[in-house]
Amino acid sequence: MIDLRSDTVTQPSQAMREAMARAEVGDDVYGEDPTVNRLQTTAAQLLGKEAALFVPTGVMANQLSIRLHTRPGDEVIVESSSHLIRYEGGSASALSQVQLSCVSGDRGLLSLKPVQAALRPKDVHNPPTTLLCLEQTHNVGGGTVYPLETIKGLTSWARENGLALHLDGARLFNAVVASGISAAEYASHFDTVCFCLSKGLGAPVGSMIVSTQDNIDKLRRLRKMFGGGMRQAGILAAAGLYALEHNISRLKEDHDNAKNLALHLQQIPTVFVDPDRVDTNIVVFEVVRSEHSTAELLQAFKESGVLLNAMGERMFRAVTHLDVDGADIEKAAHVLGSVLTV
Ligand code: TLP
Repeated sequence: MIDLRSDTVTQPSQAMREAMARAEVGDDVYGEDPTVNRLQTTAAQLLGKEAALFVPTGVMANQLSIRLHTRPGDEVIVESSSHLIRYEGGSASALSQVQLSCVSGDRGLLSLKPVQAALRPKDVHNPPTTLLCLEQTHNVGGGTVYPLETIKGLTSWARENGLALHLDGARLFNAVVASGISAAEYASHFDTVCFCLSKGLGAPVGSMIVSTQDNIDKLRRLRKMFGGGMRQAGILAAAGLYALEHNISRLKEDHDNAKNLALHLQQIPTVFVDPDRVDTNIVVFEVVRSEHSTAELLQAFKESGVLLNAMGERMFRAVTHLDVDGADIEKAAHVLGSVLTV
């Protein structure tokens, strides 16, 4: 089976497992796990921030950050197809009691004017707008990379208007590799940045939040409150360290594979995809003509050996990652071509 549902499906490599088995551990709720501490220092340095916190998931990283920056009744500006709105189970409203204001982007990327229009004037009727969240790369947008200039424009305007800034950088390192811009440069424009170790970087579990020491101290207390204080987490952190040391630059292979897949898909008459718009490791494509439903097509792909996810009505997502190589991509393209041209 060629599993292109997500880059979350990767298996830890033998070398990563060995690093996990060797990890020195301690009780991280006491701050005594040397491997977690090393991972946190490494992540903070890599992103040019004072401190970092290891958390179990990307959703928790985002939700702790929202909780940090807001009070109940506040409004948070997000892009309308962001992970925060589509795939986090309504947690911002449930856990932080905030309202999300959705602004449409182009392939997930916000531009300044509509964001400015979403800012509520200070008035007793209005929820205070206190936070702007961006997503880099943008998942549903098709792994799109925010140009640095757009980030600068949005974040400097947000700061002038007193908004805090959070970056859902679940796939930040895909943007780093695709653009050649450092993680620290991207991170410098935000108060909190999270990124996932368990996606293209290939670790089994874990995300990081980076910020000031003061914010990380507060987030540490919130993590406990949300039930994310882990004990001998060094076994997991060792995988994260291994991922940061070995699996960043190889993301380029995933990007090349995604582009190649899109070029193949473009040859299928019933598929719409623009390979020029495949920035990183995600290919979103549409089947424009088919008598089959989305679920039937997914099933047909599966029966022929390819797993994909649906993103909407006859919209599909293929994500490349370190457990699929160039030959798998050729095979997957062939399978999708045969299913869709029957
Ligand atoms: N994304 C998953 C699914 O939840 C959709 C995937 O397969 O792509 N931010 C972004 C941008 C993400 O894509 C994800 C996961 C998360 C946050 C949450 O990470 P986890 O799954 O670790 O909670």
